[in-house]
Amino acid sequence: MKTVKFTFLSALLVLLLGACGIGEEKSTGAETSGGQEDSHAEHGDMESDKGVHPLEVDLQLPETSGSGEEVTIRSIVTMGDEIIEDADEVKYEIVNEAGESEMILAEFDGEESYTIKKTFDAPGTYKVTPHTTARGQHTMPTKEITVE
Ligand SMILES: [Cu+2]
Repeated sequence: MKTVKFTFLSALLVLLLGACGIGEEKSTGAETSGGQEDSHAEHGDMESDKGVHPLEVDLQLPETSGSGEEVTIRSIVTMGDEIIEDADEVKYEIVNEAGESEMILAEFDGEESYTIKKTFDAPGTYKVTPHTTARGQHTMPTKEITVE
């Protein structure tokens, strides 16, 4: 029982303290190698039993763009049926093919999404990740955009 409690707590800590940004992909790989996946599954079950909804981020951006064109990138943040208007932080990380990243803080647009405008000057494929923190949870989907 103590072991279960411990893994649950570390899963929670990873969730809460799991840092944003550079080096994250590496550390995630290390965490999942040690049988953490099981405790994550349990963690999910416990949450749904309590009727607590996970933080979800619907990231919307075009798949392609021309270089020099302004692109609108939006994220709709929800928990269950509720649209979260007061997220603590929605910070977009944009990573180019060389692995160089740029952070852009987004504001709520007053309607439903956290939006930024971005002009990609150089062709290539970029990874876009909105690091989203709200209601004590952190969600960070990634999508790609190809600039021609
Ligand atoms: Cu993050």
